[in-house]
Amino acid sequence: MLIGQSGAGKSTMFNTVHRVLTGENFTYARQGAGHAQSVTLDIERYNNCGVDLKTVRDDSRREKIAAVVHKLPHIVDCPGMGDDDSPELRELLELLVGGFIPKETQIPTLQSKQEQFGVGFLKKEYRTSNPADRVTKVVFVQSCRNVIPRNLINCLNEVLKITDPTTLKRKYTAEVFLVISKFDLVLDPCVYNSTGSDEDSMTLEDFAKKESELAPEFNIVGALEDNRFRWANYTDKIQGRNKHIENIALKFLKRMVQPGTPQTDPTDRLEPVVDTWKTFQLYMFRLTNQIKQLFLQDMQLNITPAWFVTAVLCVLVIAVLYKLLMSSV
Ligand SMILES: Nc1nc2c(ncn2[C@@H]2O[C@H](COP(=O)(O)OP(=O)(O)O)[C@@H](O)[C@H]2O)c(=O)[nH]1
Ligand SMILES: [Mg+2]
Repeated sequence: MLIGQSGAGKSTMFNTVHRVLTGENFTYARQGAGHAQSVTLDIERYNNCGVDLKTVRDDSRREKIAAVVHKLPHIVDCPGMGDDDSPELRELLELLVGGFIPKETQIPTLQSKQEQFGVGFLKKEYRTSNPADRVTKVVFVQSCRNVIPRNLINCLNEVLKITDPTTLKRKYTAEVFLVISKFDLVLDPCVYNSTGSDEDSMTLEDFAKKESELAPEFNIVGALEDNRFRWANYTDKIQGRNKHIENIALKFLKRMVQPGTPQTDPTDRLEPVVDTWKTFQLYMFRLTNQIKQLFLQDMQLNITPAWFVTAVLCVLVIAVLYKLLMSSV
């Protein structure tokens, strides 16, 4: 699943992967400026990287791709998002990552339902998780030109941290990857045969700064080398085939098809670690500890222990009640 702020380069990234594999642009991918200025509003799912062998014109390439097409990852291009962290977005993301949202569901319709009936409604409606739709790898796409969307990242982190209260295990086990896009703005434009202007370009130091600013926002600092990509897309400013773009894309694809953490069904009722009896026992344990603590404190302060005061009060209350009862008889 590709996620990131609008304009990060997600749709172009999908198209790049498709072009590297097939030699052809994916005609239906909606791209931002430079094309029809349209923003991805719905989730776009591309099975096996959207490769359709019929559209591959080069014979030898078609033969090669045919042998591996079934192994290519399915790509989900998320709708354009802002730097948002709201209960609404968390619910939507959770359902997406968990594979609860069926294909071709209109996201704006889901959002208006959520607005109408409140947060929690979608979870009530979409209760079945489809194994084929569960997200195994989350790719956070960040443009090197943009400010880091900390709220959106927090929203994603919180969803991925959700734990089943009874099994104490994480519900969603998707692995996180970082793609810092628009790397072509850094290197010598000759490398990318770019015809773009210099005004957008940036230094490698600035790019690396953005990268190191981004990593701590996710819990992947240790796995950074393997899970981070300096990415450049095929845009209309890049002429012809480019070996840098192709190399990064192939390295990325190789990483995507490596097996990650085994997936579990988020709706499975697994053997609970904390059942009702256990919860009661834990509460009793805590209460005993608190009483002990109180008693110890009183001893240290050399004052009348709290349990003694409580006992005296209880006796007094019982005595008063008894007196009242007797007098009414
Ligand atoms: N220079 C450069 N521009 C890019 C790159 N990737 C995307 N863009 C441009 O960034 C804009 C937004 O891209 P888009 O894929 O629609 O972003 P999305 O909203 O994340 O799907 C478009 O104008 C793209 O042409 C890249 O690697 N380098
Ligand atoms: Mg898009």
